[in-house]
Amino acid sequence: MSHEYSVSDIKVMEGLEAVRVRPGMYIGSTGSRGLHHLLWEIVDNSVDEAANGFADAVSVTLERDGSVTVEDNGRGIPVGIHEKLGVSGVEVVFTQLHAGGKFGNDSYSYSGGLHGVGASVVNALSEWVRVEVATDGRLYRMAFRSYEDKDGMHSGIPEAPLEEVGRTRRQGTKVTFMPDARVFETVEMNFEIISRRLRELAYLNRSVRFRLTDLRERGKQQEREYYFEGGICDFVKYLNGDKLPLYPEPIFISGKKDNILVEVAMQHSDGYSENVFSYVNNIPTTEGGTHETGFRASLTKVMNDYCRRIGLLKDKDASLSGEDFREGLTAVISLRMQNIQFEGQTKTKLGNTEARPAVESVMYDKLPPILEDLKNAELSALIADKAVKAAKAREAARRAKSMAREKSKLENAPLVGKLSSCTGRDPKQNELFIVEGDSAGGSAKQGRDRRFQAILPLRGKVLNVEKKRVEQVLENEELRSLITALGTGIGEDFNIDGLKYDKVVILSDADQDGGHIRALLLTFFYRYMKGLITDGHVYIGQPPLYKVQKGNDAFYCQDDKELERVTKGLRGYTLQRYKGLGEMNPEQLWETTMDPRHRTMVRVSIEDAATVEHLVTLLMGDKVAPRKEYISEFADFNKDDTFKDKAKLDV
Ligand code: TTJ
Repeated sequence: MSHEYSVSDIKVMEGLEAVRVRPGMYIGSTGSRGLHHLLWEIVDNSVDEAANGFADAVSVTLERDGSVTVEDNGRGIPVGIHEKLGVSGVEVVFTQLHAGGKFGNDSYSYSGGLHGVGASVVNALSEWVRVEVATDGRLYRMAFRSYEDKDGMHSGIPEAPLEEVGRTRRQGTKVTFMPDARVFETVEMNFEIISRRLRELAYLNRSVRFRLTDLRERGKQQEREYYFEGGICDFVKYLNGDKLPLYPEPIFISGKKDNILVEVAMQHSDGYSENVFSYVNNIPTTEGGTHETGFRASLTKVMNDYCRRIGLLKDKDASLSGEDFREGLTAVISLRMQNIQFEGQTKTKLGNTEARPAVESVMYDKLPPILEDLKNAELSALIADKAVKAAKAREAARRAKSMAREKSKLENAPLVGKLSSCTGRDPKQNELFIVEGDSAGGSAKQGRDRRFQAILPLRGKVLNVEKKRVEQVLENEELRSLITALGTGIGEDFNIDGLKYDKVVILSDADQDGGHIRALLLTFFYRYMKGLITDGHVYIGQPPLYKVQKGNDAFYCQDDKELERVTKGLRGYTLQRYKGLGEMNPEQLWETTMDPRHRTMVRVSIEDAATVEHLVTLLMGDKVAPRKEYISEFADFNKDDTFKDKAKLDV
């Protein structure tokens, strides 16, 4: 069988038993996130095949029996016999750890799969796996099973060697796996999470068709398809969808340097925030890294050179800062390279030093001609003008900030006066509760444990910072007291080391108003203190909706589901529905919502930065029509899961 990629390239590693013993070591957790890692492992293979130009369609099907099928129209997993192992390439890929064509400098040149652990891990953690490979006009099949018998657990055992089962004109690979309920806390895949990731992959891999089909519930079957010929330019348009772009089409740059493929799409809008999303081999690098550094440095240099060339900056003028050119900028940076190294707290920061000069070289090479192209004269001038305005506003903001600092020094007492501090001085222990309304604020102050719990009552409306410059943010009394209380500074000055609290808890009512306050605060944190969220310090308090009283026993229920469970078969009880925090007395508020031993809180995390960006702009931006439509149709602030990770914390 003539394969340009022979099975002998597949490395052989240790067995599978270790995976089932410590699954967390391979997929992080056995919760929902770990479950979805199984799917990403399999999908990555098909995406690698597409990214290398051998496939243009990838489909994911959530089957009725709970299994998941991934199919592509690529070359097909190698079916030849491995010369050392004496088994087919398919069997090696599914039974040998770290096997698979994801290394070597030729056959699999760019692969996100390196970030993963390989299909064998999926096999080890599945009840069964079925594989079909169509290649060279022949159809091959193989199945694996994980089972327990008197000798113990057997993981991912082949039922028979790969067998040829017929002829076919198709080409590609199809894998169906059944996640093992004995391993995972949940085996229920989340349609929206998968849909968002496939959409992201479709943007990053232009002209590859991604299809998601959910067959699990009769009558509720749904299908999504993502296909973007514009690739990351379409991604930038999606991110800017509800903003007012400065110029109609994003700027697109692509090039190759030192075997690193660099693609950049960027577009300014009338907003003030900077949104850069970067990827390496389709993997989101949410903590940035050397490629983003190269992008920022080269953009600043090229734009300053341009401003000087057109006379907007005189020789005597200081160069503009990077943040001036990035005000209102949305950009997507996508690299494809080998031997990627990840760093950072969550291993989502690119460490390869060679990536920075590669991005800089492509930017220096390709951006100046775009700016100089006469058909772009207006676009270029708009970007330059916006930067000069931003520099002037920044200077004004600097003055405003220093004035605000002066002012807050003078008036610190009233500012802090709003804050009921705690006696403890340990930022690792202390908690700040931001409480909506005076009555709830009063109950929280009385009910709290003042050794480590501080209260900041919000009296006025929190400013919608989405369309405001920083000096306007600093003028808002509520936000200024919050900034002072937290101690980190904001925006460019933000420094997480200054944080005075380990947990910042938003306590607002479960109603629409409370949801709006929550959205305003989250928007402020997302725009000016993103590190507070990404470092996991922001929580949403979950006061109970009901109190069930029977004799001296009181049960507090979070929601209708819990109420139904608590009252099932219960006789002779009274039921109280809390309309708001203000209805609770201090003891109840402490007991149900603040006492670390009993409370439930939701930690806010940014699951999908692109979706959050899109949502924040949509919900908080100034294009009223789409925002109203979204709020009326989709947004239920009690379930705004884009901002939060549903993990119930037993803190
Ligand atoms: C390797 O180089 C020669 C033949 O094609 C390459 C290959 O393995 N391609 C490939 C693997 N395409 N798709 C896969 C694949 C797809 C799924 C759904 C799951 C797995 C483990 C691999």
